[in-house]
Amino acid sequence: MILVTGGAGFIGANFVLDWLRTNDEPVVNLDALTYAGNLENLAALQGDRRHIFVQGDICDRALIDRLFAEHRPRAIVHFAAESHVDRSIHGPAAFVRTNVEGTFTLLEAARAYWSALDGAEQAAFRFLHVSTDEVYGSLGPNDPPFAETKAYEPNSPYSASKAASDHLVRAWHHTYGLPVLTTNCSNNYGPYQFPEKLIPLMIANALAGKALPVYGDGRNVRDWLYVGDHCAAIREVLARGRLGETYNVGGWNEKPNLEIVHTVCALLDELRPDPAGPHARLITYVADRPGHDRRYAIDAHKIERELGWRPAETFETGIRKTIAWYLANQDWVADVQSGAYREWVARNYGDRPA
Ligand code: NAD
Ligand code: TDX
Repeated sequence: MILVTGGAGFIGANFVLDWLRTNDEPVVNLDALTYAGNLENLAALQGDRRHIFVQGDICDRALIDRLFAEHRPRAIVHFAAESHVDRSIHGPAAFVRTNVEGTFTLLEAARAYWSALDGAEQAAFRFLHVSTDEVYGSLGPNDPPFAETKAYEPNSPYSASKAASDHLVRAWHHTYGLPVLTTNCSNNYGPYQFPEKLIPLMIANALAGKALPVYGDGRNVRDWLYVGDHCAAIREVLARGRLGETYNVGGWNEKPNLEIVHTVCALLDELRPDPAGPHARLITYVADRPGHDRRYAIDAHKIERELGWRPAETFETGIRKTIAWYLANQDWVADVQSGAYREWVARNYGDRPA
């Protein structure tokens, strides 16, 4: 049994689906179902007894203690977080609460549980913390990509809260010996991503004939990784990562935002042409994000060398799959945008999701 937090969100749901597709070990999935959590992402698992969903908050220590006692997981994979940089600028409190206090609460509950395990179970236990490349700060055009040794220089309330959580995880290993692992991954894209993030927002707006808002000059650079490749990396780190280590995960796919938007438009022109004209006509430059980091890039040599992980998708194959998924799942996008997924949950799970 593994305990996953945030498994109804974008990456967490992809991870749970992949996990149960690739092995039979059951999952307890703890998720608060904030605006970003959506049980519709896990519809394929309805009736699957290997998936136990628990609606709850990672800041709730009594609940986490109960889950550890009841399910006796051999590992925890911690995705739950507030994840959107723009929201962190307008409302940082939730980011400090969930990302810092929530991670602290999980670490303390895990420490109490782990320290009471017998020798063999204690040695096998893992706490895997899922984090981001944004903790390293912003790169200039000629700087080398982020290695694991890069100093932390977080610039947004989101990245500062994730950096704080990374430091707590590190300290719980160094001080208490908790068997932790941390992954720092670049920008993910793929199925089930909430349409507030760049790629799904551009797909949804283009299909609706709405403006495609590009922040600033559109030349900010991100490294992009298909979500399935991130899930595979997490499985490898969980299985074979060295305790106390951090692993950077990236796709060697640095691209300026404007190039991403043009690629999305060109694929939509091919797959779903708009009689009104090319989708790129909708591109609209808008005010820049305050404190907008210019460039992120990941040096993924360590995970490649130590664990043999490599992305299976190129950006070209991954983005094509992603757009095909959004085209085939426009009801999902409509439900998310209208909030109707909450009714879907009530209809399919009743009052208490289980
Ligand atoms: P998401 O916003 O799509 O999902 C977050 C999930 O956490 C949601 O299901 C939400 O309901 C749940 N949650 C939020 N607060 C909670 C709380 N207090 N208690 C329990 N559950 C709570 O996020 P995502 O994009 O899937 O990201 C998952 C993790 O991966 C995060 O830790 C994020 O920092 C990290 N990450 C994301 C990316 C990316 O590109 N999306 C890249 C690198 C790392
Ligand atoms: O409408 C938009 N227009 C635009 O130009 C949006 C939503 C974004 N952008 C830009 C801002 C960024 O440079 O596109 C880039 C990507 O933006 P987001 O999708 O908001 O992602 P980012 O801020 O890079 O953070 C993401 O990757 C790292 C995730 O949200 C984080 O959770 C993860 O840690």
